[in-house]
Amino acid sequence: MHIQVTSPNTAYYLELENRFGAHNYHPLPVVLDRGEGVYLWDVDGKKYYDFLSGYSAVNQGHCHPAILATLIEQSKRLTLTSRAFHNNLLGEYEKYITGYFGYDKVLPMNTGVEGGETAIKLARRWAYTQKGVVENKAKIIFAEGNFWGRTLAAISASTDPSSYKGFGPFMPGFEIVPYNDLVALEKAFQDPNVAAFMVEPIQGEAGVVLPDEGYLKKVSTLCQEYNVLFIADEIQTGLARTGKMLACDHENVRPDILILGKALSGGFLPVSAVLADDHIMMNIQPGEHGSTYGGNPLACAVAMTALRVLKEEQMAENAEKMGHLFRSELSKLKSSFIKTIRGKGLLNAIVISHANPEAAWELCLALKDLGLLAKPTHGDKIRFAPPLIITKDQILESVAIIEKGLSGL
Ligand code: PXG
Repeated sequence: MHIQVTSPNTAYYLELENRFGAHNYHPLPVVLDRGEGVYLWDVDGKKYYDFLSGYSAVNQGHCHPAILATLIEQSKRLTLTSRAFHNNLLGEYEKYITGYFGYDKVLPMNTGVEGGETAIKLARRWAYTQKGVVENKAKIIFAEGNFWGRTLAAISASTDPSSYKGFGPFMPGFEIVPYNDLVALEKAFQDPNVAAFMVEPIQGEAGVVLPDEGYLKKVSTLCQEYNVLFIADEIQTGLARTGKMLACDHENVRPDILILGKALSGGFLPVSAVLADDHIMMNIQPGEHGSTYGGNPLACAVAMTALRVLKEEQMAENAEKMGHLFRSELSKLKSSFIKTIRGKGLLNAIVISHANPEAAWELCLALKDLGLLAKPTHGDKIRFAPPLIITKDQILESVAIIEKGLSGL
């Protein structure tokens, strides 16, 4: 059993949250007050490697200096106009991001889940105006184990009871197929009312679940064959996390609708985006969709810099290299408690096999004490996803910490 020593300073902040905040999370008992690059510091000044990166929102590293400079400069000038008026950065950003990813148009939103909602609205509208589906009959297919947020639509698509149980009634017109199952997908596509298949190229929250090689390619082909839109939720997998700019790039597929979020701001503020070509995007008219903060000038400026530094600092290439090193060093540990090591680039997970069902949580507590922060998901899985600027020496030091943590189990 892991004995937790909590400083009075830490205990003060834990108690504040416990007393005044809703209990909708179960965080590790660490209170952070500073971040820089791959490191975080707690309120007692203890330093940690961050192996979560805000669930891949801080791919560029904490408080990236170029993004920070943009944030400061722009926030002194203009932060929000609403979309009732134009601003001088929205068009520049739209030009930049559509050129960056090769789509006709972008629709800017804020959180990831709003990106998912937007993609589904676009797909339904496309089905009615372009595909000829009868109004209110459009169907969206999702994969079992998906996670795309906490709104009522998102939990209506969820197969995880802790997401949806006790929150019904749910959104109609959704259907689930098993992940990584092309036969089931093609069967679902027999229904002419199917508008879209929305899928994560690698399932993040499910525990970094990778499909078989060729899955995305075949998904894309089936979507074309059946006139169904391929929506890729790259909110967690995109923006260099898996060793390519997009996880879809590993199989050279181009989704009809691409959803981005998280690292689109490098962790500074909620910025999401939905990209699509005109035949999909231009079915939405003024007044039919939007958001007060979507496309605000501060977000536009920050997102352009966040995207620019990903390329300038070759973060995809580094993620690819460091990911290989990390997995190969982990596999050398030969710990009997590691059942599986999997991942792509710097989106990795291990599955813990231990008589104690709390072993993954205990390991994360031990790693915290040793100076590395990671969080278990679904009981026995631990995600390891550091910022993409991590160096070889830092990877080696981190693996040594993990080895030490495992030996204490
Ligand atoms: N799609 C994917 C693949 C995600 O991982 C979302 C959409 C939703 O993004 P927003 O910005 O609306 O949270 C995610 C989010 C949490 C939590 O606390 C969320 C994520 C990962 C871990 C925890 O709700 N991913």
